[in-house]
Amino acid sequence: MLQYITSGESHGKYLIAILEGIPSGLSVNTALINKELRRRQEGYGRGPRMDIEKDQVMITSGLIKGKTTGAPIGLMIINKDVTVDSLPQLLRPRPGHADFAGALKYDQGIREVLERSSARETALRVAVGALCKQLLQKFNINIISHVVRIGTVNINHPNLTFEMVKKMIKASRLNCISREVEKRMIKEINQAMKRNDTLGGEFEVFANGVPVGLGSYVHHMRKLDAAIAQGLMSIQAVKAVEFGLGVGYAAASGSRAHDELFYAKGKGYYRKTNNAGGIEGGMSNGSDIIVRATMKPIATLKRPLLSVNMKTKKTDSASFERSDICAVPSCSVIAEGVVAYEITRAFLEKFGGDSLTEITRNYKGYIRQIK
Ligand code: EPS
Repeated sequence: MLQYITSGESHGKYLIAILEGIPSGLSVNTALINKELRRRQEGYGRGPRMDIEKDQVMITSGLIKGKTTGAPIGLMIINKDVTVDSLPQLLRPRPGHADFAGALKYDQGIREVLERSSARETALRVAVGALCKQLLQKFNINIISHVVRIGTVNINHPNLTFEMVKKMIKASRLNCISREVEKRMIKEINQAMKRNDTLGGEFEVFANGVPVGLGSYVHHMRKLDAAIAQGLMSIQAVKAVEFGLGVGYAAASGSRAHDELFYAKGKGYYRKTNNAGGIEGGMSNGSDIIVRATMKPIATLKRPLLSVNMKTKKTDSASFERSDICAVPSCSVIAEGVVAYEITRAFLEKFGGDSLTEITRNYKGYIRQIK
């Protein structure tokens, strides 16, 4: 079973992940992992920490001559800003952050809580996801994302396909498919910056080439949409997740909501619509998986909200720490990694084996079987 655990504080020496369950025989391209790490650091609206860090992964174990051996894979990112032991304690929890509940739950100061709850940890999720992407690409499964909303600026985009998104996001500073909307999004971020405020938004992840039948209807723990939703909801600041038509299903009648099925010789089964977002009954149905998630505005505010000093119990404004204005484009990159991991997990559950050779044989046999 594919699994990983991360360790590391935002301003500690290292961020470390151990990824277990990747089969043997996969050539790992470290440069491609680093490219994804760079993508996570970019995006207009990020804070000054991104100028300090130049995230690079070091694969410490599990590879010999660049190839996986089937052993657990160690991934390490070295922090440049290593100040965890000298940073001041915080007393006034930031509303919206893990500060308050974390400090009470662990009987710790806010500093100890924020060092681990920080979204800095997501660098590892991107590294793990980038490695999973390399496995999925062997089976022509590709994952991309795009930002659909920042604050009040959103993009209206019915019937987008994976190929369209792939072409249209090139050279975008916000991972957005429209230059015109991107300009308005940048303006929105600049205005928030002037107000000493922060912004959230929404993004969409597409997975193309996923074969029919990943996940399962037979048991709640094996449903693919539930697994992807859990993964996405676990990303810092994500507050909502929806597949395909998502919340739009509420107002649609059954006759318009569902995706009719067709068959053509040579082409096989196909659909003309994809309201289901590629998942029916907790299983991939062969269409692109399309999942959208909402990120709340960053909780650290230069003009802080009211809070309580946890020492004096007096009302005071929340503590301020260096932070971002808007990290939605980064969150979309992290989400790609998370979706890649969840799909890899379901893929290995279905075609499982210890080597790439064995998995490829299982995959090809199944594809022949369902034709
Ligand atoms: C982050 C690193 C952090 C923050 C951000 C994400 O760096 P620092 O705290 O040193 O500025 O920029 O963390 C948060 C938004 C948060 O709430 O913790 C990163 O690498 O993504």
